Amino acid sequence: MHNELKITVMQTLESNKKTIEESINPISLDLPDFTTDSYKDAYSRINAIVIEGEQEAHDNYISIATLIPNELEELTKLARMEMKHKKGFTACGRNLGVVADMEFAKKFFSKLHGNFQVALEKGNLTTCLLIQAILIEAFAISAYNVYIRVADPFAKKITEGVVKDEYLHLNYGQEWLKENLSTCKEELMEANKVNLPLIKKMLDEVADDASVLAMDREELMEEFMIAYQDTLMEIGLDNREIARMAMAAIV
Ligand code: PL3
Ligand code: FE2
Ligand code: FE2
Repeated sequence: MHNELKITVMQTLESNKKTIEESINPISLDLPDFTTDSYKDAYSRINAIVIEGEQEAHDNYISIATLIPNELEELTKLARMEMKHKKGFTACGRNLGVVADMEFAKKFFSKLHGNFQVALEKGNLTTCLLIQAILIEAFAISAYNVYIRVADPFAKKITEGVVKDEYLHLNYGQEWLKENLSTCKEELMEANKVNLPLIKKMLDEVADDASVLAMDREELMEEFMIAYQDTLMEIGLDNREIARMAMAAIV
């Protein structure tokens, strides 16, 4: 083929590919306006929730290490990642000119935070791992996966890096619970019954602000359920047990 013709063919192929990509993924064409007051107002709360969530995740892994001292090194690694996430999301807010509403975020986590602290004091490791490494991480994974589709380019890049780490954190909890399932199943079920409804409430509470960021509530729930159920399956629970656990979200 002549070089000129070759270039024309390649250009045509390339532009066809673009058109196809755009028609497959219309979402990417329809990003929200990141500069409006309503976007920034919603972002001031969501950004704070994420920053507070990352800080609490850090603190929780450090606390969990006091219950499994031989895992100190691994848990310190996870905790360090959480501080990096916090820094990343702080930069996302700054980049949009938003001041995070940290008071709101503290309140948002207060119930779950309280339950974690009580479990920690009692030495209930299974409950601590369920709250942090399963429920909070699955919540973060669902939120970040949905956010990546509608984020500004700066935040998208940061969130893509973060979500990879969150799967590692979910995996950490999963592997510990899998290895200890015979002795921790009852506590796992009980802790789930108490704390999954809190996650559901938190999701409901954030839904309106999330929708201003073009994040859909149903999509958030779907992503959460995928991460949550997948993990319970990997831990070694059967279908009936998983269904029973998931049901705690709707009663
Ligand atoms: C664990 O590593 C971090 C826990 C953070 C929990 C975050 C939950 C987020 C819910 C709000 C959804 C908005 C996502 C947008 C990101 C700027
Ligand atoms: Fe994190
Ligand atoms: Fe995490």
